[in-house]
Amino acid sequence: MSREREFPGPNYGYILELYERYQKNPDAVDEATRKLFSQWKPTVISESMIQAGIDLRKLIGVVNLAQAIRSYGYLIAKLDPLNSNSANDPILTWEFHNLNQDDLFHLPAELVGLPNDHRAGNALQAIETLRSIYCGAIGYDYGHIRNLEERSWLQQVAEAGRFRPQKREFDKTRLLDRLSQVEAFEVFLNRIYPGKTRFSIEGLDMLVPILDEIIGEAARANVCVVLIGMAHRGRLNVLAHVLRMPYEQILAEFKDPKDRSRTWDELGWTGDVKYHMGGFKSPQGADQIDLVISMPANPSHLELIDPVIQGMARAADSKVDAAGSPQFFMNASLPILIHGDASFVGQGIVAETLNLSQLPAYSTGGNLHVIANNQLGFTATEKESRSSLFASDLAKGFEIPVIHVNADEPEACIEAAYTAIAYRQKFHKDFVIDLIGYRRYGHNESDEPRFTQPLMYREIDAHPSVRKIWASKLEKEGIVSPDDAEKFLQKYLNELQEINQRLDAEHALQEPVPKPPPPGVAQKVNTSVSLERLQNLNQSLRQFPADFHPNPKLTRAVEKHRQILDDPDASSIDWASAEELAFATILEDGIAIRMTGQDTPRGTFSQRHAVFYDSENNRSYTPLQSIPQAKASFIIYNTPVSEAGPVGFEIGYNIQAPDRLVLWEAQYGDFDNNIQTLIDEFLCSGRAKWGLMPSLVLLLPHGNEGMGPDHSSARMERFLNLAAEGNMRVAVPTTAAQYFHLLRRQALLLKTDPLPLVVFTPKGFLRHLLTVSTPSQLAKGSWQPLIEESSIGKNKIIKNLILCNGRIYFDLVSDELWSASKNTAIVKVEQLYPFPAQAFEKLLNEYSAIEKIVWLQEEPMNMGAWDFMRPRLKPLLSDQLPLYYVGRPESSSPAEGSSTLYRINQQALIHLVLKIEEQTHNHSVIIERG
Ligand SMILES: Cc1ncc(C[n+]2csc(CCOP(=O)(O)OP(=O)(O)O)c2C)c(N)n1
Repeated sequence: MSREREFPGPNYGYILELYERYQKNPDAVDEATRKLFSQWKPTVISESMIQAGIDLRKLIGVVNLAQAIRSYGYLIAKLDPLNSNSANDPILTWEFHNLNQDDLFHLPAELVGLPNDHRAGNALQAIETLRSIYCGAIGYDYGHIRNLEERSWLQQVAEAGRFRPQKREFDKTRLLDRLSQVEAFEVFLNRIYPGKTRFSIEGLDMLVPILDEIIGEAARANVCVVLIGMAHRGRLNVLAHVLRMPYEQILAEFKDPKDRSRTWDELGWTGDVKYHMGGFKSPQGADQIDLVISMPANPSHLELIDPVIQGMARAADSKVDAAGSPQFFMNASLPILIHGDASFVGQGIVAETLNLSQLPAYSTGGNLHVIANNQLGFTATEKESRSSLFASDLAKGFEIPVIHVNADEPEACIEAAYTAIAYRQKFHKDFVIDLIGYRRYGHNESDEPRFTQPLMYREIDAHPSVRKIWASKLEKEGIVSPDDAEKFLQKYLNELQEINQRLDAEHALQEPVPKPPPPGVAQKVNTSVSLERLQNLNQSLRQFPADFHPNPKLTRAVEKHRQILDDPDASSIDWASAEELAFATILEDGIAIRMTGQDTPRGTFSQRHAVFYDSENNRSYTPLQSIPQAKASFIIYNTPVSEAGPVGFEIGYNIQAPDRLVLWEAQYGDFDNNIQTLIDEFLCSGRAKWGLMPSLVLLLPHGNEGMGPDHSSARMERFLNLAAEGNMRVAVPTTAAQYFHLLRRQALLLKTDPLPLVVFTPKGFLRHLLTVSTPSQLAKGSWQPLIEESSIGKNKIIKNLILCNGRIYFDLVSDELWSASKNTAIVKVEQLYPFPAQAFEKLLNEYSAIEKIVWLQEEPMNMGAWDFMRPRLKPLLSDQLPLYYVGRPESSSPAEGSSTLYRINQQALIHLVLKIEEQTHNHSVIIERG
């Protein structure tokens, strides 16, 4: 066993101290230690040292100094190309350890503990070697890793790094060529389109060779897909050189031709600015790299792409075409996330994503992170941007090793890249490279950075590019001549010049405009399932392994559920049963399901129990994974208490694997507030901007049940406000059968007409008689956008039509005034978007005698569906037919904080709508002509 393994880190110095005490007086240490030292002595202390009478305090000093350099050397490493002062720490000096040069000179090198071939010579030489490793252009920051095996491995790789025999000799000239290509691209664009935004990579040019190294190693390790998530900075350069997007395409984007042919077709297409667009490289690229590289488009919202990439990777890593749990292949994909330094520490979603990295529901084979650290966030300095010393410090809390590296030091950068991918492949965990460089221009190319950072830019203006620095090094080494170096650059400038001259921008521009779905598919889909099929599935769902002991309360529920399909016309199917049966049929249809949410496997309202736990040994059993009819996998997971990370992840999973049904459930609907950016950027506008076809299902418990301003509203109005051009489906099912058909319809449309589905689900009414359905309604029914109800049949005598949706309907029909009402009908609007205009027209034609239509809602007037319904209903009504609003007045808060007040207002609403009075004495509810 090596001594590092016996007593890692600073402990070793302590052991030596104890040993010294023991040598002087064995009784000075406790019995256990005495026993240990009687059979063992620290390996650095050889017999010859003892015989030579070496002062053990000096010896301890060397060991501690060496350890301090390993642990804190990064604090004084030369990481900043602009030579800003590094931090200092006295622990890294000889004096701190009571040593001087002479002491070190006379002590043996082996005390420092470098790899074998560096044990010859004296401690002074060895300490200098150690300093060159830990305090040079690389800062190894891994002292926070608590796993000894990982820590030892990292130390070994760092120290063996430059001497590693098996390391591929990297081609220095090729690197110069690559850096010339990277720089020429920016120089050319700057020349032809000065001041046009491109978020130049310059100052962090080594990002491209770092990606080359990582991707090359990944290909050699048989990774199939590399997924890259990155912000604006350097994006065009990475698209051009890593994803091989043709220069023509990028130059055409700069030209931005007036007659870009496709604009607003029936699907809606706005496209996006060039530095948000994605790219895709197939394995057959010119570079012979035998893997797919994919970089999805992403919004300006910094770091929002992080969980999306992780979700894409997880989907790529999982195989779902057999019943049970999905199979996970952690080497299938490699996610690489490129961050800004200010955003990495500043955007909370980064922490959320890092937290997902090791959770069973979310882990990949490890994410590689590169912080493209230009030491500024727009105009903000590091001091203004973070409370931590390094931009990467957040990662340390997640046991992620960090390498800081100077972006002007190509060999160090390649070493960092090699270490990162090697660690990831060995431990399948995240790794961070903090690539420290600078920003050649302002935040964008028209921005003047000298207004705010005059001194820094004085330095940058005089600072040579990394290509020049590398070229001079190779010139000194006699590898290239000065002429050669310039020729490399010129070659790429000429190439760009030629392409630009013959550019036909209209034709070169490739936009990922999606094709519209075949017309009417959503209406034609058949969601009914024969009773026999449902009965068989239900029986399978109720089978438990013989040695499984469910909680006795749940056993009773399971027994009851055996009979729910016996009588086709019994009101026996509650919400959770409908969901479970829908899932079972979907799995039988061969469509895999992934569902996540806070407490979702059990259900926030204890309604679901998709996973049972053996009361004797906690073993879990998931019936939907065990039904013999299933042809695809089912998985349901608890999420951490965060929303944006988990939903971003599911969006990515869904984008990567669009043929699987992916559902996220909010604990309460209003927590969708925390994912609003993801809703806006990916779910609502992803298709119009980037050609994405998301089909994620959001299940949002919604309804005012007197729980106060929070937990009452899933903010329906926001979705309705964003609904346009058929970009999503928004539904408020009120019966178990409706929910069943809605889920099935979503699953069956995944291939032909995929759209995000937003479902406002009940809370207190999950088991209520008013929401239950009959088996026949599953077996014969279909999704109904509108559901009519009146206490006296239909039509001619109906004078008042009440339109509403969701929770208020239950209060309405439970009121005694409703049973007494003779001339009123209710229409539940179960599908809000796409607005069911035809169904409305048909329905209105059937009510020939109506005199009033009322939109009833429990949400305040400025929330809920009113603002959406009014402009869509009005054109369908004759001028003589008045449309009323009955509900709460406009309010800044969604609901009352007092449950008494809530009950009074809710009651007043019902009375108002059923009496259709034009006056009310309760000012908390209003009637208003629409
Ligand atoms: C969520 C979000 N907030 C603010 C911005 C505006 N913005 C764009 S880049 C930027 C600075 C980011 O700094 P850093 O992460 O260091 O990246 P850099 O631009 O320096 O490469 C800011 C504030 C944004 N795009 N997204």
